[in-house]
Amino acid sequence: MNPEDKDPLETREWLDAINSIIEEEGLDRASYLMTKLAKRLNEEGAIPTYNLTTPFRNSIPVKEEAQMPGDLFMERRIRSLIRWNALALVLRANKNDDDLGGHISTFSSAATLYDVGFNYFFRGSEGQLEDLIYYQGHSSPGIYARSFLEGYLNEEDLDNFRSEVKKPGLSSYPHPWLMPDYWQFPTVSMGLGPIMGIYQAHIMRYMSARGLVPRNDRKVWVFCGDGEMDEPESKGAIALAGRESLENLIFVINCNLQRLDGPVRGNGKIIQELEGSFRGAGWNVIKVIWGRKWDPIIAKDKEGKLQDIMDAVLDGEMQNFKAKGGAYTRENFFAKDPDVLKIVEDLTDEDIYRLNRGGHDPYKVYAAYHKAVNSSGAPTVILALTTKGYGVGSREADNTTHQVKKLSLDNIKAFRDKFNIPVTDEDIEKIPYVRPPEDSPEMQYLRKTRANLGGPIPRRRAKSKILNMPDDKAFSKLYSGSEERKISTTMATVRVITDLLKDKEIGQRIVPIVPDEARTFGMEALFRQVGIYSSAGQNYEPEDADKVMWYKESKEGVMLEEGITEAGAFSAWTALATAYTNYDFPMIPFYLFYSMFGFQRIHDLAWAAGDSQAKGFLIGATSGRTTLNGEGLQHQDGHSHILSSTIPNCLSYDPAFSYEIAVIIKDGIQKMFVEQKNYFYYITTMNENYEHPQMPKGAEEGIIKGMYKLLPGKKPSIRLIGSGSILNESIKAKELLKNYDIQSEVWSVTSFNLLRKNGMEIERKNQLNPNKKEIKTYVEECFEDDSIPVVASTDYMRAYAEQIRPYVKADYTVLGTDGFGRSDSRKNLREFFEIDATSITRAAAYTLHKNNLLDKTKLKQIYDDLEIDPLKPNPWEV
Ligand SMILES: Cc1ncc(C[n+]2csc(CCOP(=O)(O)OP(=O)(O)O)c2C)c(N)n1
Ligand SMILES: [Mg+2]
Repeated sequence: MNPEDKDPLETREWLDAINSIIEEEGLDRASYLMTKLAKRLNEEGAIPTYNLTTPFRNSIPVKEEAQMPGDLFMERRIRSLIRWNALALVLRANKNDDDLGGHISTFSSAATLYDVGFNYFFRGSEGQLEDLIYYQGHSSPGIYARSFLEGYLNEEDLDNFRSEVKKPGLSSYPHPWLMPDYWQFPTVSMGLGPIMGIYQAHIMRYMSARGLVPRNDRKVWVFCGDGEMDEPESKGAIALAGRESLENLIFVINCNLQRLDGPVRGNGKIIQELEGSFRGAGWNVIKVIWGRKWDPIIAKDKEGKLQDIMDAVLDGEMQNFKAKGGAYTRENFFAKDPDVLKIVEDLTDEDIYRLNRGGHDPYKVYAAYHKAVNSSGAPTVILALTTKGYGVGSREADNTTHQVKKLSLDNIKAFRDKFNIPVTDEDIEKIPYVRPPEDSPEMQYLRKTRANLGGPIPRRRAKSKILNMPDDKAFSKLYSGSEERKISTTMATVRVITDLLKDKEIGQRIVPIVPDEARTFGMEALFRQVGIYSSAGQNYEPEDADKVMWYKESKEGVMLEEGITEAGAFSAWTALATAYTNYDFPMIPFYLFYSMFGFQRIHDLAWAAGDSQAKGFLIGATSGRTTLNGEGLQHQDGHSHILSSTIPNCLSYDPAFSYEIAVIIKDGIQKMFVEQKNYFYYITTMNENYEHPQMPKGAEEGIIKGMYKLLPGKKPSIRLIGSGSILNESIKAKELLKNYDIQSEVWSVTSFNLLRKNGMEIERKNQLNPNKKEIKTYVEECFEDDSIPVVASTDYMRAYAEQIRPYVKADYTVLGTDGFGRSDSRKNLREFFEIDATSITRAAAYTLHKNNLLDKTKLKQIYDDLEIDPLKPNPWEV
């Protein structure tokens, strides 16, 4: 609402009054009075908005700006070389027909935002823990260009930009998987950097509150685009940052007003919109809109008429001002008010075009960063106005500038001239990289600035400290089975976690994480035992204070109860799962979640965790399409293993018995934290209670590799294999088959995914070495007598068990839970999906008959006994 000023005189009086308060009593008092007035207005039902958005101008008044101490001209020369080399890198990668891609315009808009950080703020890792920086993914050329200038990369490296296959090239975007010594975080999938950054800052405080790794004044910097802020993940966790007072977090949003296709908010103002959102979420907001060339002009705006134009101007118009130049800006911006036009009458069109935006002014950016790193009690967001394609001549602020990878010679020359790059007309077509000699003042300055800040960045710690294994008892306890007690695999897992939490060697590194689901998984005892982390502690008496398992929140709490945010809880897990590199302090996080709300919900974050070389455990609890029986089709997971199998370094298991879980977790800790393998584990667990047998002798190896023989048969004519709780149906089917003198053996398959991986690997090895003796896949090794037909059944869609078909040489029948789930009893569901003992027996009888191992009469008798209905509709029918 912007009502007309009906009585300017009265307005003047009010303004004079507040001015005199500011002058005589200070800003705090003035602000107090305004808040009181606003409260009064609110009593009448008005909603004053002044405290969410401020006028469209810099948040830091000129007189409050901290002064940049360095050599502006030297820094400009260095930054210009970085700009040039970043441009050259992309242009050279796209010179021939390879069309490797890359981006020019994004970094050109962000160069100053990064440079001021590199020169004055980003801490390196010498003698301290480095700052954690989430770079805007497609600004990678600029970051490489700096590392080139610093001497870490050479010309050949730069020419290998995006050539990642044969040579150790420079990866397209920040990918720790491909450049493990360099990039800290993968960020280019828009929105993941912001949410991961917020939870990184949260975990940094958590680690510090627990006394594990002091945070001191270490910072998390998150650079992102204004278009990127439309991703739900980008803004989805900003309230947590505000609520938790993450003063160690700084967002820098590069507001170039454009995204890929066009303006971010052509009809609005993205900076104002973001200011409202972030301030509402409890952040410090620092707007860096106008560069210092605007200062004298703004100072002349005594009546606020220029400010009115600034407040009203749309982002779509702002883009035009940079694309169409000074004369256009004079006519379409300043001329909106004749008095304002007068303010700029002494300026040429060129001068007007050169009125710089805040994000391109090192002084303004320095003042903003300085304020951000020195403020406490809240996270800070810097909203910096920039121009997309800054300096690339006619492609500046043009709607297609995002995808520019090739430039005309004229554009390249314009860029060279604007930034005074020492390349002659003769050489320019070659687009040479430029690095001053080692003893040049530029190089010395560059080295000195980084030395002052603790060494070069980006850098990633590729090596991790090696942990000692925990006391074996946490695992071996479960080897003897449940001794007739009926328990679930989820309970067994929680038991292992609880024991590990108490372990002398690694106890402090174990972190249970839940997204508001602890009671579902029977973990509420942990609330009191280890406490729930809360940065505020517990300032109220919990409702259940008199109970044994009361809801204990504490500053030193161990458990992370992240609330209903799978994306957030997963981001917290990722931060802990990479603590070995980012904190030089390995942590072992266990994230327990409804398996349906795991990969299906946050797969892209899981992919990023793979890229980040995360190490830890994901527990997909309440899994199995028929085992989680009463919840219906949005809860019942019959495919998370298919999804997890798409992530190369994720090892997934669907165990049936508690000892299998113990063996898998023990092996996981050994592989990840002792042998330093870059794996993470996905284990599905179930809520069905049943008895757990004793571990068969020598089963460990098979459990880890993916299958082992559970129940032998005397001269078996069929093999029944299965996983998870459905293994019990195979065990029952074994008994049913006995009624017809059919002997069978039962195998527990802990991981079809791993069996397939092994199969692919061995098959390929044989193919590559035709002259060597063929080696067998693990499945072939297990099924030595390959004439025995096999029937597989799981609580997952058939594709899960189908994966090993190429390696099963005998007849192979697969049962599974294809189709939408539904709510009913487990018994009815298993009948419906045809994975119960009856269906397994039917499949076994049929395959034996097909293989001439069972005559027609016997088959008919079995079908009759089992009351097989040939007209039963198929469960995945649509
Ligand atoms: C999840 C996701 N969706 C789409 C893209 C493709 N993409 C890459 S950059 C980009 C535009 C980014 O605009 P903005 O965030 O404003 O950054 P700018 O380049 O303007 O600084 C898009 C759509 C992506 N990388 N990730
Ligand atoms: Mg943008």
